[in-house]
Amino acid sequence: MRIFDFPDFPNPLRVRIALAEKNLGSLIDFVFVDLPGAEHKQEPFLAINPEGTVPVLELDDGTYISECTAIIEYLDHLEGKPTLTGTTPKQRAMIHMMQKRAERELLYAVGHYFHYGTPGPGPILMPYKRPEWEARTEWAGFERDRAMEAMRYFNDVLAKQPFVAGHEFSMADITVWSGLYFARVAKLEIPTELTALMAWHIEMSQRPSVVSPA
Ligand code: GTS
Repeated sequence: MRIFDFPDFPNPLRVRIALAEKNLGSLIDFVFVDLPGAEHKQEPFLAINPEGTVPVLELDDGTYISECTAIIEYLDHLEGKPTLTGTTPKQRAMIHMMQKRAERELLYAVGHYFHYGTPGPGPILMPYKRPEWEARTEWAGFERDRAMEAMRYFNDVLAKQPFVAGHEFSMADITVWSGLYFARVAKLEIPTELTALMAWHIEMSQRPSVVSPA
């Protein structure tokens, strides 16, 4: 199998952490996509993923799978422990719900703020962004506030349970981690009064899959 991505960027990191958790990294050949050079916004990459985003998993039969959740779901059903997407109906539903909240309210909000409220990844990509959004600094500020609100929400969650979706580490933790990783790049730090989120963040930063992703 192959994965098209750009190492250390927040969404590719989600899949690379999942691979390390499940010890499946040796199954994958990584193909570098030049994101700052806008390679993902042009052919032939658009034939692989019309959304023009990474990561993309290519199966040995030539099937392309984009979306981190879909990729992790696929990998999770191959082999290896721990299970990242749950086993019981309740676990699976809780992980799905919490990961969606983390993705929408934290990771994507930070991404929008980074791309439209800061210089972002550089000038080459600008023509591929929506120009009318670029001018909307007010909107970017709203996205920043939404991300900070999400940090408060996950602080409350983690004050009551050890992991984002309950008592087991899951894909939802990976999404929150990646959101906070992106937040740091965008210079949005976790407020120190969010002690449960800070403690979880320290613990996550020592997790072997986070220290050494695939
Ligand atoms: N929903 C997609 C997923 O889950 O895979 C989002 C993927 C995504 O936005 N990837 C970013 C990307 O390709 C890379 S990252 O920098 O966010 O990690 N962005 C391209 C662009 O120009 O929007």
